[in-house]
Order: sequence, then C-alpha cells, then structure tokens
Amino acid sequence: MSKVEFYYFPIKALGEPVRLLLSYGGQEFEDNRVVPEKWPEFKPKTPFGQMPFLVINGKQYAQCTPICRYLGRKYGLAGADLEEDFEIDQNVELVHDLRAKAAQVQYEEDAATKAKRHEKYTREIYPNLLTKLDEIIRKNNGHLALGKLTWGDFIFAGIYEYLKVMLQAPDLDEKFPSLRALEQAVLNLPKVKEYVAKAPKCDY
Ligand SMILES: N[C@@H](CCC(=O)N[C@@H](CS)C(=O)NCC(=O)O)C(=O)O
Repeated sequence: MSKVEFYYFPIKALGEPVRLLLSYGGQEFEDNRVVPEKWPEFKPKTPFGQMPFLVINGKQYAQCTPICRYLGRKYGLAGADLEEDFEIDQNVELVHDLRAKAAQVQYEEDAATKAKRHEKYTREIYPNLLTKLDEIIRKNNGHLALGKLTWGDFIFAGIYEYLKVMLQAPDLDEKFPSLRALEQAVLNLPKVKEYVAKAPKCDY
C-alpha cells in the first residue's frame, strides 16, 4: 500500500473531505494537523503555500477538489463516462460558489463591512444558491449528483459544518433538511463512521 500523508489545519473545512475519502477507501494515512503557530514556518514547504495537500510516496499534490476527484476515481466514486464526471464537477462547483461567497463575509476584517455584506448576501445570494442545492440533492436521491454516492458527496459532507458557521445559519439543518441528510449519509458510511469516532474533535 502507498504511504500517504495528509496536511491541513486542525479543523474540518477544506481538509475534511479528503480525510473522509481516505477513510472510505480504507487508506491508512498520516493525519497531520498543522497548528496556526507553526504555519508561517511550514507554508514555504507546501506545494502552493496553502493547505490541504496530500503526499503519496513522497510526492506532494495540492488543491482540495482535484485531490477528492483523484480519490473518487480510485475508490469507484466517479462517473461512468465524461458526461457523468461533468455533472459531479458542475455540482461540486456550485457548493464551492456558496462557500466562496460565505468566505467573503467570514474573512472580512472590518466589522461594519462584514455585517453589511452578510445582510446583503443573506438577502440576495444565499437563498438562490441554497434552494438550487436543495433541489439538486432532492432530485438525486439525497446525493449531490448522479442519483448515487460520488466523491462530490464527500466534498459537501466535509465542509458542511464550516459552511453553516460562515453562513451564520445554525438553523440550516431545519430550513434545508436535505443538506443535513446528505452530510449524515456520508458520515454514517461504516469506514467513515470509524474515522469520525476516532478523529480529534473540532467544531468545523
Ligand atoms: N484552492 C485551494 C484553496 C486552499 C486554501 O485556501 N487554503 C487555506 C485554508 S482553507 C490556506 O491554506 N490558508 C493559509 C494561507 O493561504 O496562508 C483548495 O481548494 O485547496
């Protein structure tokens, strides 16, 4: 078996989809959680000055989505043809659109601008993206694409907690039960569940 090391901050966010997929695949991996105090020193050693990244037999690979796409192909969670892959990619990007908008709020340092932007996005942007996502999941038997489990589901499940924090929407589970159900469907897959039970606890 390949030697696999994974590097991310001690949170779920963009790292958790990869941890969940590696667990699903039964791949043993070093789950390196780099604390923020060590980050300035570690950053230049990473492929793009960012995390997450994966190291397979000594070779580094970066970017959350390509890592998940690769693991998805490896573990039989990709599409059966180019068009099916296209559908997974398309719906994963919709999740990232929502995440990127919410991140514009979350990482805004000026408190007044942050509050104003949150209010504007909550009114003008989030409802449309969330409604679309809900429709997609309901149309796909509770999955993100293809009506079945794919690596796209792991992207969603891994970032869902952080999404709720960034959207400032603790009631999202109640408003869109399909989202919570998808997260739980992934977290309850047997090998994933084993990982979750043993993983260090973090809120998001
Ligand atoms: N496009 C990259 C984005 C990675 C990214 O933004 N990572 C953040 C943490 S979520 C990071 O490394 N921040 C620290 C820094 O840029 O110095 C991906 O999807 O993996």
